[in-house]
Amino acid sequence: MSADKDKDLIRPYGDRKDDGVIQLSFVLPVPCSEKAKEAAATVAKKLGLSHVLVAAMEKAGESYSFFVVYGRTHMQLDYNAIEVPEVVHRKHGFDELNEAIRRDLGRRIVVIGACIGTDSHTTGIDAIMNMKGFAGDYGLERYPMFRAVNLGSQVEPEKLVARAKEEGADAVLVSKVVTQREVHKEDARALIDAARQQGIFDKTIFLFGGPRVDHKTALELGFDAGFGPGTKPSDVANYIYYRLLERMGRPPPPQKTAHGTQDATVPATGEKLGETL
Ligand code: B12
Repeated sequence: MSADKDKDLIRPYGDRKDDGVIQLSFVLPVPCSEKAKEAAATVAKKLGLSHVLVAAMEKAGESYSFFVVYGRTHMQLDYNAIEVPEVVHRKHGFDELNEAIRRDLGRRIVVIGACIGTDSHTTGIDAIMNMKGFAGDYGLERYPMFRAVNLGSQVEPEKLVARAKEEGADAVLVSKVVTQREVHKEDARALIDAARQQGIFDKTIFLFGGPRVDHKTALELGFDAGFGPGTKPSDVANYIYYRLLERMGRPPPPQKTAHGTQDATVPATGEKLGETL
């Protein structure tokens, strides 16, 4: 049997399947002109694209131009060869999850969160933790079976860890939006180091979130899970509950659905794969 049979070869397309057309957008540090347009086309050609078309050129501030360029690529890839770790957990509805926590843990789950380092982009952590929540999904503060402490912006990693210890937190929620020069990773590592030093690393769940955060990166940095754009508070609430059960060595209880008993899984993006029950 040919090895190719196990492959699922795909390539990008624009108009027709497999035409290889992709769209790029970028800024060049030159004012708009025909020469700038040719420079943009050259960028695309140097990236290996053919049939290059500069579809749009706009002024992006003094002496800068923004481009949208189309071109064709001949590359293809084997979709079956791509492996990405995903945060997968079952998903309960609001009331059902509170009931499950009451029944299985018999106490409130304590979570503490902050934007760490110099970051003051609190919208993301607020979306997850605050009463109001995000995209019609209640935040953790709203769950009767969660106690949520949101420390806000610009919290030093060591201070977040110290407060987590003081509060007896089950989970530490770290948000990092600014990623220039990999500062998000630097701060995340500092937090994990502090957690080890202050002796809470092994007994606490560490979650890392933000627009450039994915599960793989979070795992590499020593966190339990990573959550990116589109994450809903209910994804986080369910993840923490199941992670706590797992740490207690208890298998998750079966979940009832309209079709019997089965799992519903949710990836880190927050996009639902199964029904919320
Ligand atoms: C609003 C905003 C601000 C506001 C922040 C107000 C506030 N209280 O948050 C203000 C004006 C203060 C600001 C300042 C700056 N900003 Co600003 N800002 C933005 C903007 C427009 C929106 C960010 C936002 O609110 N997103 C909405 C939230 C809901 O999305 P989210 O953060 O991704 O959160 C979701 C998930 O990621 C996840 N999540 C996030 N955190 C966590 C944590 C956990 C534990 C979990 C589970 C999930 C999770 O769940 C959330 C809900 O789904 C972005 C551009 C953009 N359109 O994204 C720039 C942007 C983030 N800012 C940027 C910059 C550069 C700055 C400044 C440095 C600008 C300057 N030169 O002064 C300063 C930095 C200030 C500082 N010290 O941090 C850059 C960052 C570039 C980079 N990648 O490093 C961006 C991308 C703009 C850009 N294109 O250049 N900014």
